[in-house]
Formats: sequence, C-alpha cells, structure tokens
Amino acid sequence: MTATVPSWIAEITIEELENDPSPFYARLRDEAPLAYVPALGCWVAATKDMCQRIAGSDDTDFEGVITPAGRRTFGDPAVLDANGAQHDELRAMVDPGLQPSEVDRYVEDLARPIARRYLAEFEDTGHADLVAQYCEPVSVRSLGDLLGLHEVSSDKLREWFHKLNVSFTNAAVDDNGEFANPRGFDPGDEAKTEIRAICDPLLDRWTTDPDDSALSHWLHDGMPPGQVRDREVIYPNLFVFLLGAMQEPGHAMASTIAGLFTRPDQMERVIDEPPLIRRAISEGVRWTAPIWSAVARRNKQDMTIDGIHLPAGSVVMMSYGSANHDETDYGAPSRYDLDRTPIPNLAFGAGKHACAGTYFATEVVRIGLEELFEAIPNLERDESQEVDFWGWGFRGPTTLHAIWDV
Ligand code: V55
Repeated sequence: MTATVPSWIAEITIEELENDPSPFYARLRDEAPLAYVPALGCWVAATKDMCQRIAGSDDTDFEGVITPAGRRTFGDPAVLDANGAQHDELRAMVDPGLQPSEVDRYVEDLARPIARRYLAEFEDTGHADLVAQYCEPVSVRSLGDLLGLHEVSSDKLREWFHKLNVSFTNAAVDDNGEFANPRGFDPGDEAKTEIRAICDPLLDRWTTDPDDSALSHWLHDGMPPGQVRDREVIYPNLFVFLLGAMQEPGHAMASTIAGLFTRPDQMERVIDEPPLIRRAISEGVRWTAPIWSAVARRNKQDMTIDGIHLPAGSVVMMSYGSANHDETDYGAPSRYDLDRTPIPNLAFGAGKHACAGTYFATEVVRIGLEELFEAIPNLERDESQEVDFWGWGFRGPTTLHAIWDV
C-alpha cells in the first residue's frame, strides 16, 4: 500500500498537522478526498461529501471506532468506540441530561453565575488572556458542576483535559505500526490515576446517596433496583467527557472570539445585537472545528469508494475541520464571516455518533459570550500578542489576549 501513497502524503508529519493542518487538507480535498496517511497509520476523509457519506453509513457499511491512541487513552467501553446495543446503552447513560428540553431547564442557572464569577475576576483590569481566564474556566466549571465534580477545581479540570489531549492525539506510528512516542501517553496516565483517586470516593457516596448530578445518574439510571453501573463502564466514558466535553466548549468560545477579532465590524454588530451570538458561534465552529479530526469509522466489508479500494477493517478519520472548509459549500472558507449562508456544517459530526453535547455546549458558549460582551463591550484584540492556533485532533487558540478601556 505504501508504494501507492504520493510522496507529499507519505512525508507529512503530525507536528506539521498540529501547527496548521489547512494546507495539507486543502490539497487532500482537491486530489485525494479519501487517502491513506502513513504518519497516522490510518485513512483520512477530507471532504464534506466523503465525511457525510461515511459517517452517514454508521451501522450499515461503517461502525464507530477510535484510533489506537484514543483507545490507549480511554480504555473500553468508550461510547466513541462502541456500536450496536452497547452503543445504545452508553448513549442512554449520557444522553438524558443533555437533551435540549433538559438543558433548557438548568443551563441558565448553571452557566450564567459561573460566567459572571470569572468575569468579576478580571473585568476591571483592562486586559486578559481570554483562553486561560475565561473560555476554559467557564467551559470546565459548567460541565464539572453538571457532572457533580464541585470539589474539583477548575484549574485541575483544565490540567486533566490538557493531559488527556496530549495522550489522545499521540497518534504517530512508526513503520511497524507501533506508537512512535510511547512516553507521550504518560500525561494521560497520570491524569487518569488522579481522576480515579478523586472520583472513587464520590462514586462511593453517590452509590448510597444518589443526587441530581449527571454522574449519580450515570451510576443509577436504567439499573435494576439495588444495583449500580460498574465503574469500569463509567470511567472510560468519564475520561471521554473529561477530555472532549470539558475542552471543546472552551475551544468553540475562543475560536468564535478569535474569528470575530478578524472582522471588527462584525464583532461590533454581535456586541450590539446579542441574538447574533448564536450565528457567530455556528460560524466560529465552522471556521475552526474544535474537534478537528478526532473520531473515526471502520468499514465492515471490503469496499470501493470513488474508485478507491478500502479493505475491510480500514480506520478512516473523519476530518470535520477540513469538511467545514470544503470549497463546494463554503466560499473563501478560511475567512470568518458572520454573514455567510448558514449551510449546516460538520463541527458536531454526523450519523449515530454525532455529538451528544451539541446543545449543551452551544448554550454554555452562548451564555459565556453574552456575559463577556455585556461586561466588556469595548473588547479588542491585544495586537502586541500573536494568536496561535494549535492542534489537529482538537484545535483552537492557545491564548487570546484582549484589552479594553476601563
Ligand atoms: C471526541 C469527543 C470527545 C473526546 C474525544 O468526537 C474525542 C470526538 C466528547 O469527548 O474526549
């Protein structure tokens, strides 16, 4: 197979993708929408059409799977990696508290005070790194409190998702298909040990004293009276949440602000007219998909797609960040534009494994941005500092320095 891989694909490295996946994926969309990428040890679907066709055939031609680095990070059974009845059962565990009607019941009381609290810490200072001081804390505190992790500090939750991210995206493989950087899993292993040490006593408590926290529901819902769900089922899915669900609303918020910073006229309109925030977010996650390329599918049978032979069991990464820049649907895709036709994008995936937290995440980001723009209507980018985006599995600004007159 390697013999047939064009050299520009064979030579790509994960470091290059982490810094800026765009040029490589633009060429893939053009020349090889379904391609085997040796550095990743798997196939990549780069166009919107290819991602939709593959993710849309969940449970027929394809099934959900996570990459080897993902499995090494989360363990089994993780909802991303489960199919059929097991997947239904895990979704039945995580979905109920994330249903829109349910989220509407609690999200204002949950997220607005959190946003206010973090703003109060810096709104009078005239400057902030919005990633570290606002987007990440609002994201982790909202989900942390929903899960029942009130006692775990926001900084600890941020540390956990950073470490799990390093581990999950440590995807590089050598010529034998072995992990190229086995030590890259150490941070994730450290985080998981600490997560279990902190959460075991909480799960003990919820076992005898259930409450309305999501993790208490994960233990009890759908179980016969007197029984709780096995922790070895809970933990892999808690790790999934402690990575993606903790990190990505923060990425979504930061990318939306960074996008608006590139269009000061549009920023001004959104600040003046808060109902525009929903559209600003949807364009923000189209522009820089927080889950840029972190989920995959595997085909059950040998098949041929657009003349490309895909042997049974091939792992295909869904490059949603690339799909969201597909020139077929989006003119000048690398430009943030509040006014573009809001064609649905793939930031939240598609098919059976589409994001369970779509509504919750969007609501947390909406509330966060409403409070930010209300408190600091004269927010501007600090032009003396760079905005660096990082990541290929998950992507967003690493820092976002802002200034305002106080
Ligand atoms: C994904 C989602 C996650 C995660 C890792 O969709 C990958 C991909 C919601 O959490 O932790």
